[in-house]
Amino acid sequence: MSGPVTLWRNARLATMCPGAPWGLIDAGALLVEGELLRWVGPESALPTALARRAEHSISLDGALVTPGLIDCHTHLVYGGHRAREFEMRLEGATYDQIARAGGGIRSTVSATRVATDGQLFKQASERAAVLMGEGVTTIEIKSGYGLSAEHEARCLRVARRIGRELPLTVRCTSLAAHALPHEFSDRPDDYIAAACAWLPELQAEGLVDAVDAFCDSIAFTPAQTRRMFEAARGLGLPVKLHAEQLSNQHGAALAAEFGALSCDHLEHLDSDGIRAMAAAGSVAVLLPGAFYFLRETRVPPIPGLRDAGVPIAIASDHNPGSSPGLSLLLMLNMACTFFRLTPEEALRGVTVHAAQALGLGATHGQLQAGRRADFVAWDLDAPNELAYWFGRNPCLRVVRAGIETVGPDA
Ligand code: DI6
Ligand code: FE
Repeated sequence: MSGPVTLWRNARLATMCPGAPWGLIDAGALLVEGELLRWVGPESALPTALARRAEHSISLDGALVTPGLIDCHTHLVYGGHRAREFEMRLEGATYDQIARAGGGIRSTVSATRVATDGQLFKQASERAAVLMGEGVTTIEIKSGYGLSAEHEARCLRVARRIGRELPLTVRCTSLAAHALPHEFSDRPDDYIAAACAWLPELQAEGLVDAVDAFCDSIAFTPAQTRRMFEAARGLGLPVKLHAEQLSNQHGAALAAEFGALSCDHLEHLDSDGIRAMAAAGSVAVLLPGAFYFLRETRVPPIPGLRDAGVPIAIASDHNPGSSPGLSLLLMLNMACTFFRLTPEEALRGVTVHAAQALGLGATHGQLQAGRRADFVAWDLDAPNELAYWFGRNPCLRVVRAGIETVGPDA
């Protein structure tokens, strides 16, 4: 390890490491070296030799400290908005009807294609900044509003640029199989063949960390999804899936066959899907913002997921159609109120399990020596308050990769 050594002391650490509830350590300290955590524990147990190496010592005044939050499912890069469709839905139209009539995802594709790279970057980085202000240090960004070789690449480049220019870790997911673009109307198989053919080039340019698809009655069939996944597997890319959101297509079992990192949404998941996910070690990513905004009533099968030991993550699903929110903390609250997660499960869902859903389970999501120094100090006494308040931002300071990005020294 190398780089500046800083001791962050006088903190109440919710490390989220296994053992005590929340991995709680009172009167804790974090020794940061470069971008990594060198030592984590009760301050009284910090070895003197290590303490002496600290060039700076910063008191957190007893604040609660958690791992940096991880938003493991977002569609942050797009043009325009869909406030008019929101009105139409309030007047009685369904998400499904709007999508089938050519609105929905396809209207955002049109707005994205006419936006310049600069406009896409500016808007997406402003959205990322809102998430970061609430303690988010890692996000996933999906493509899926370009839907052509040129425009998918453009959106993924914007996502990569966010990771380069903002103090934020960004994982990029190709979601070309999000909707059928108008130039392929009535030819979904041809579109999937084309989307599979773009993948090697996107990967060669370093734009893809994972491949996702939307498998549903208004999107792609399991057979088409399988073709996308085979292309991903051929390139050694991990897969994830928008599965069982609006109907049960048995997409989760299909994704599990490919060892999916995660299956997301899951309102219509059945027990076979749960078993398959458990066997594959796939994370269940729940998206309460979309559930809320589409006024869904069917809740994902949480007791079944728990019983089977499927790790549960929570994400914003930020997108202009089904979840235009930018508060991961609000998602914690909604995961508890709508889905009956415990506040501790909800926090694990945006730390430990969200890291796992992005393939970052060994390095991110817990406060532990050797892992990334990504953490947040909150103006809170207890970790269950994170899921309790809503419409309030108690974030005091954020350290990402060892560097303060929010707070007095940022
Ligand atoms: N499911 C969703 O909820 C989003 N994408 C998806 O596959 C919605 C995207 C949109 O409506 O623009
Ligand atoms: Fe999504």
